[in-house]
Amino acid sequence: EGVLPQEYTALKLKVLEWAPTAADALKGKIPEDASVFLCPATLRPETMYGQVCCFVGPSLTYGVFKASEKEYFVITERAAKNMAYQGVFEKEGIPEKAADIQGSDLIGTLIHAPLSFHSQVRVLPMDSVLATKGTGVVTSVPSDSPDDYAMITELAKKPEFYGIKKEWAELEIVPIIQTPTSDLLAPHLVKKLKIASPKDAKQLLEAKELAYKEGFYQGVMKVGEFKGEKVEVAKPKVRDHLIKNKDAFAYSE
Ligand code: A2H
Repeated sequence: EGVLPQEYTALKLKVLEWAPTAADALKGKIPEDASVFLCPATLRPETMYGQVCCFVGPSLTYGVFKASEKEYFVITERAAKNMAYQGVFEKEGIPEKAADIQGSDLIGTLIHAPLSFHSQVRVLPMDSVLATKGTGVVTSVPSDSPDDYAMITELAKKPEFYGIKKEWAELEIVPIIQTPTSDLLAPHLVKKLKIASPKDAKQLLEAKELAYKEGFYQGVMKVGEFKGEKVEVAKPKVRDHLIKNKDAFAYSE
């Protein structure tokens, strides 16, 4: 843990259709007129145009927390406690938990991804999601995150092994940020560093650092409302836009 707090943007990805396993687990526990959101924490809100899926840790336990009368958030218990102190929820204090749900039961759930070229994406598994960081939910942007690219490639290669449909992992990866080396920086680095799978942790860490620096300091937006602007400049603008639209909220830890 660093000394400075991380300023995350927590997105609200609305559930459109539960996976059958999730529907079973949640039966009768959430009011029918309420909306449920998966809430991934990101440090790169300007990349949200490139979301292709949302990762959960299959072995992690999530809570479905009552954020307001009509909205429930799927996040870790740890994140719910942090958010309570930050005034994220309508009522004061730790919110009511409508249900617990296993990450594996969420796989296949169809959700809405705000700003993305792919407005509807699936919840998919990623073993390396940490319970101790963010909300335990990670939105996947393979164009700009080497971890995300390595994982989505692995899922598309072995859909049966992961218990998913191949097409869920095959959405087009659209370039969203131009840097001096590439407009698909993460795939470029994964190839260059010969990363073969999400298990190549050492090279992935290197790729992640390179991508983060080059993307942030030398990137220019290729798409969206702030097309042509430097990433450094566009980043807070995209974040404010998402928050203003109630598609996201501030979360720090
Ligand atoms: B980032 P930091 Cl395009 N477990 O969002 C593992 N990873 C997690 C996580 C968890 N519980 N919670 C958040 N993250 C990921 C976008 C992105 C991210 C891009 C490029 C790099 C990048 C799309 N995924 O992160 O340890 C989330 O992925 C590289 C740093 O708090 C979040 O931002 O610095 C980032 O890690 C937070 O990592």
